[in-house]
Amino acid sequence: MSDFFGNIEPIKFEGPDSTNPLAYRYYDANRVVMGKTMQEHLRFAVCYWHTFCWDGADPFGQSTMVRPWIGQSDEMAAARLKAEVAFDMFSLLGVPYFAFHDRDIAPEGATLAESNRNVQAIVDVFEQKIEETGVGLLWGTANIFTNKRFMAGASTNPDPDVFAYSAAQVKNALDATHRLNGQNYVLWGGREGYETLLNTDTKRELDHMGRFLNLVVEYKHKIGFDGTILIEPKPQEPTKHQYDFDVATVYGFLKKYGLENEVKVNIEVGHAVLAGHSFEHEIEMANTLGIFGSIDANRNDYQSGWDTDQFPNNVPEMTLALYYILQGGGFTTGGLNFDSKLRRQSIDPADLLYGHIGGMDTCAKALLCAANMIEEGSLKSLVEDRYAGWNTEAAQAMLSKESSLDKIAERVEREGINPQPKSGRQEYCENLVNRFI
Ligand code: XUL
Ligand code: CO
Repeated sequence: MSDFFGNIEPIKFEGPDSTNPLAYRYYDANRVVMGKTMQEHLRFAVCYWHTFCWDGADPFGQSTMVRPWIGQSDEMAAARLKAEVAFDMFSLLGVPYFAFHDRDIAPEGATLAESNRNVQAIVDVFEQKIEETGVGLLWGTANIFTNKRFMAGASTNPDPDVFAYSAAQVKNALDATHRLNGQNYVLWGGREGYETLLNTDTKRELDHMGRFLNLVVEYKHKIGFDGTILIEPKPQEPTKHQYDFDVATVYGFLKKYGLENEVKVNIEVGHAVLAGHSFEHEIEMANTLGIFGSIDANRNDYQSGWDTDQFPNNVPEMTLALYYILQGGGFTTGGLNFDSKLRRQSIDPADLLYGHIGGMDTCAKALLCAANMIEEGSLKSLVEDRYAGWNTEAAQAMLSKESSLDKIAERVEREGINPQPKSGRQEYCENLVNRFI
């Protein structure tokens, strides 16, 4: 145990009346809700990058946070200390999973081979820590966007050597994820997009990205990795336009490149909002298309209009998200990763805990609200009733291959079909949801 968190004790569930800021008020890991424990439903993960790699520096100001592993001359010793603190924090919080990029955990070397050796050395540490603590890896990923070699994209880069370098880096990150028994492997299209159409061949770029993803899937099968490959949609930032714009766009891409049964999506709250959608819209689209995988939980600042990655604290937003996740059958290999970071004035180690405690309690409370909504069932029956007309034989016949426009037209005339509008009762539905929040 490092001394980074001082004498803070493991965070415990104390119930809704607790005023202890270092206790859970709703997250009770072993409480059973709809047949599963809260821990099994929510599958929380802490992300390595915002939590341990960011020191508060922004484009306008220097670092604000004390992170004893940042800026050290012995970078590998610092990476080991960072891993020590990370696992201390996972244990203090009692989270079952974490997630990382290769470059979060170990320094980049002068060559890819050296970078790979650095990653492997920390993966050795992780292996040991996983064994000791029982904390697992929700997903691994490769950072193929920070280094300037990736400024024009990774698999979509006009330079084939960057495509090759990215493939080599992903191979190593997937090997590391496999070794740590990761539940998933994520590809967020960091700079897979364009800054201007004027210098871009979009046909080539999409074909290259499609082939790249097929290479990843082929390699996954080759090494026997049984986790899920996930794409994380985002419409813009850092590039002006990102190809993996939203869930529906990703589905079209997967279909075109023959991967709709191989790859699912990791949906992030802030990315959904940037794409002009609600979070629950993206979840329900993924359920509908059969590609729901995992989520990155955070919230955006709803005034500033960019991806602020704040800890979730909006129970109504999370309730609807969990309602649709539960309706879709819940997580399988996926989970709820906090892709969230502190504000730069939150400089104490305890702030890292407050952020996660608040996020976990928000999601736990939302889980209870969503489960109550499902168990009570009115919203579901309202939707079923709304479509009940489709349960008749005549209605179903219209959808069969034997039906045709002229047959339908003939029936409309023969039966004198004259539809009358019925209320969609939106406000009734909204009030119904609020009964559970
Ligand atoms: C960027 C983002 C990434 C991915 C992993 O907006 O969300 O951190 O989650 O590469
Ligand atoms: Co994310």
